[in-house]
Amino acid sequence: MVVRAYQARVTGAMSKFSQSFTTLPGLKYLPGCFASQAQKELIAAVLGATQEAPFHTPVMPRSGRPFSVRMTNLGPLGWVSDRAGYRYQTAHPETGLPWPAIPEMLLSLWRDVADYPHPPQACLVNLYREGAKMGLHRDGDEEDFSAPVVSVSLGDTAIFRIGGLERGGKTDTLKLASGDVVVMGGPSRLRYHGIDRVLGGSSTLVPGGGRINLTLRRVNKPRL
Ligand code: MD3
Ligand code: FE
Repeated sequence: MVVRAYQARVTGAMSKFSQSFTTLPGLKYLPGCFASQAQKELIAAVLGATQEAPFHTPVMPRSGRPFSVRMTNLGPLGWVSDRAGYRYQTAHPETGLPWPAIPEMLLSLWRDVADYPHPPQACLVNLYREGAKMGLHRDGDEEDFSAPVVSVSLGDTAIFRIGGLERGGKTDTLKLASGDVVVMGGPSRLRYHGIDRVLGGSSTLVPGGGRINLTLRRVNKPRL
């Protein structure tokens, strides 16, 4: 609730990271973190990498039902889902090639906002075309929940839903616009969350329309 109240008060341009906000402990919402030129550079870097690591359509474990979101990854590890289950792996499931590197802009964002002393290992790239959504779920496939998940929204605005630590509790929604960053750490790292819908035509950033979400993640516990 307070998240929404805050968002209504956000106006105009703001300097990087000046307006981080949280009512939910561990959630940092950084609206407009990337200005429009930076969004263009970031989308160019990400779409460039998708030449090498094209979007694929993941399917649900067991049922094989396709996700409406298409995915690829950047970095040493990538998250995949197929009939066998969810996991992180070093190679693209269709090309067998290693995932492309995480762009420097994103590594730099992680250093600025993650408050975690090791680099991210995976950047999941989610593509939402017309009608795509993501059901309520928890990100539980990582070994190290002490690292946050850092999300960057690009393109069309999404209605993001955030709940508690258990399914069926109360939830709140937050509109995520192009350039917005969300950091989910601490006690919020295991909250249920999802994307209800994407507001088609709200941005022209993504060629062909829609939304791209990037999530930076630490997968393994760092070895000391
Ligand atoms: C809240 N992606 O890839 S990112 C996902 O916009 C995912 O594509 C959504 O959920 C998207 O797993 C939401 C924001 C986000 C990421 C991780 C979280 C919210 C989170 C982890 C815990 C709680
Ligand atoms: Fe998630």
